[in-house]
Amino acid sequence: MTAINEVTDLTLDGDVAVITLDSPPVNALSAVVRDGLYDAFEQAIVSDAASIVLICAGRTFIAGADISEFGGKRAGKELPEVQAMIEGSTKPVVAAIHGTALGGGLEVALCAHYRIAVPSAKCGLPEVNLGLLPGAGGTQRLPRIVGAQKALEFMTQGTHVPAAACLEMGLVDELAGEGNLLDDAKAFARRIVAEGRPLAKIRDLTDNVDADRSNPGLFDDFRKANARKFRGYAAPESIIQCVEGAVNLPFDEGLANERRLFTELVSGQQSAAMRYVFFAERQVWKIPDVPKDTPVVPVNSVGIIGAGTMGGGIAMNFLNAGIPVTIVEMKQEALDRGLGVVRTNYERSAKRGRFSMEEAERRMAMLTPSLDMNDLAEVDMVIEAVFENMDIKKDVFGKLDGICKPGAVLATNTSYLNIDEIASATSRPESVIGMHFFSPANVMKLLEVVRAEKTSIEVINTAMQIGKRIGKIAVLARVCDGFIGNRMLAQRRDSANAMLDEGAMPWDVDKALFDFGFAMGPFQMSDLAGLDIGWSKETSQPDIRLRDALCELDRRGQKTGAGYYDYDENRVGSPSDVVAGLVAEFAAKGGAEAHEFTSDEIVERLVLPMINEGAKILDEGIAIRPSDIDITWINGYNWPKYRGGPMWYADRYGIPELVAQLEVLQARHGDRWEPAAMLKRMVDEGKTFADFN
Ligand code: 3H9
Repeated sequence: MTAINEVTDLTLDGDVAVITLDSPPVNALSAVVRDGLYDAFEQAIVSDAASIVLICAGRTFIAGADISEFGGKRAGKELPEVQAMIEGSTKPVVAAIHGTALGGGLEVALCAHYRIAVPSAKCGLPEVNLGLLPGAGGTQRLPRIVGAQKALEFMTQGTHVPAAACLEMGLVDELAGEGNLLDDAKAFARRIVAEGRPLAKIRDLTDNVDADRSNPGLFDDFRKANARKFRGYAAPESIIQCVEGAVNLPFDEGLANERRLFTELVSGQQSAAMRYVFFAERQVWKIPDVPKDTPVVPVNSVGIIGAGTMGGGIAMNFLNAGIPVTIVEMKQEALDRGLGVVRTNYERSAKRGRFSMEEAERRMAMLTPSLDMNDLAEVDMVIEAVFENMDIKKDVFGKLDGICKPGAVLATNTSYLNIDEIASATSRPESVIGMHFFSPANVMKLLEVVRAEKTSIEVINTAMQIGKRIGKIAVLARVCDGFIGNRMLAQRRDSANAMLDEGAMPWDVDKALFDFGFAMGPFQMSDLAGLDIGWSKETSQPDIRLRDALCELDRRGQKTGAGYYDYDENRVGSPSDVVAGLVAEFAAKGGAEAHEFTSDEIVERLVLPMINEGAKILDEGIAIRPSDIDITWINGYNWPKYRGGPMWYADRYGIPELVAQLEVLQARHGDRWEPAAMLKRMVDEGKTFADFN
């Protein structure tokens, strides 16, 4: 065995040269890896071996370029040089794949002449998730194997495709025995030599691209079909242009086109934001006072109290992960309704082909309905999802304290109530924690875990780890009104309402936020949720509150066919003359000076108060780090990922500029806008939020 460098070895096993890459954690293509590969292939090619196998040590084949290198100084061999060395080898090269061959990793494998993978392996070009395109020939080689349409889907979805499907597509040539990759790869290499198979180069394949050339409409059809999904994102369009190049240009020109478009993306704001999000999503799990080796409560069964929309959605997360759930309601009718909704959701997924009907039944069979909280005596974790009312919650937790076994985690799904107070209703506050899911709870990625004053670190770790197990991104917060997400949302909502009081139209406010990249604006959200949440006839003030006036007109949102918007029978909203009239009336009453709101002004007035509140949340230690706030907003509130999150956005805006603008707004609109103390300190100390990550 020859050590080529600290991460690469070359071994001659008879007539097969084996190059082993070992660069934990994921064999990413850092400079030292590229150099090692280049030198190893250079030596293997001139060695006595008849063929070459490339294999990786550790948990995975090469998982892509080293993301942390982007935006920094380049060093070492460039990836295309390494690829040219592999593809140009005079001896057949076999890439042996386990774990995940992703991005640049798969692009390296596509330069090998043959690929073999274990059944558990997956391949993907997930660059789109980083605001990038496969920039090492992937956009040119993949269409030559699978055709433009499939290549477009593969690269714009960025999913990890299992080995069997890769074999079917022609992306890999053979499946190895699980656990037997090296031996099978060597045997495959020997067979290739013995059979005199050619040095197969994907770049030379022409059948698929020739066929695609006769269907020029393909690309615009793809654009149209995905317009909604791609809205705001730059990378998908660049990927489409690359594949157009693959179909219409000679290989090397297509490659140059790809390089140009990749360079544009990698140096742009969107990719910088999305790369930041990639690392931020991995930071959230790191909690300073909860070390990695903190024990967890084993969770093999879960109880949920409340079978409403939230309770049912929460239950589905656990059923999907194979964890049995007992769901408790007070009345049979509510229980039946709740179970019915879960069943309908599963059947709909099965009909869409996400899984089989048997699988839907299997999941339903793990759900036990109950009208008796005593049935939760033996579960490992309870999540309460009843009405947001402190007295009711305390009553539930008092009862759970008497029923549940010692050590069971007692979680509340409250979205803003004081969890210390809820915990005080039990004799075991160390077991009480917040697990705040977002609606629809079976879909939204975010889980806000809220530690109360006395919550033990074991319980915190349990909530975080179970979050990971059910596929959520968990962010840890401390107790305050609304925690991280809703506390900031309240600021945005108040600011949106204040703009209406000054005569802005709800649809103009919503449109500005939609164009910024959110799925919908505050008033569309309000119409969807119902304007009457928190409203009552007794406390209504229709003379001074627009929302109250609308509720009194029975304009309570989509469910009543009207709210801030008018709705047709398909629940499609359109601007309402009634609302326009009321807004103007309220604005005149309030003495607001009529003025046109620009989109920029609207966005500023919605986003700046969120950032200001985010700074307070950080200063109070409610969130651990700015990037946790960003992850909360991206995964729980649809903040556009390509804008990195509010705190990332604040750094781009500039902290001194932000404080100056808040002061302008404070002078104009009052002390609500006073810059947070932390922001002022940051200006004095020349800091950005990135300094706190
Ligand atoms: C690309 O390839 C561009 C090319 O087309 C063109 C080039 C010219 N770089 O996720 P995990 C770290 S773009 C650097 O927790 P898992 C990660 O931060 C790239 N670091 O493990 C974490 O560090 P820490 C295309 C990376 O088992 C640790 O590894 N490729 C990279 O849940 C473990 O990661 C991708 O987009 C990287 N590429 O999942 C694949 N990848 O322990 C990105 C990981 O300090 N990676 N790290 O927190 C993944 O999707 C997952 O990490 C993977 C493993 C599925 C591989």
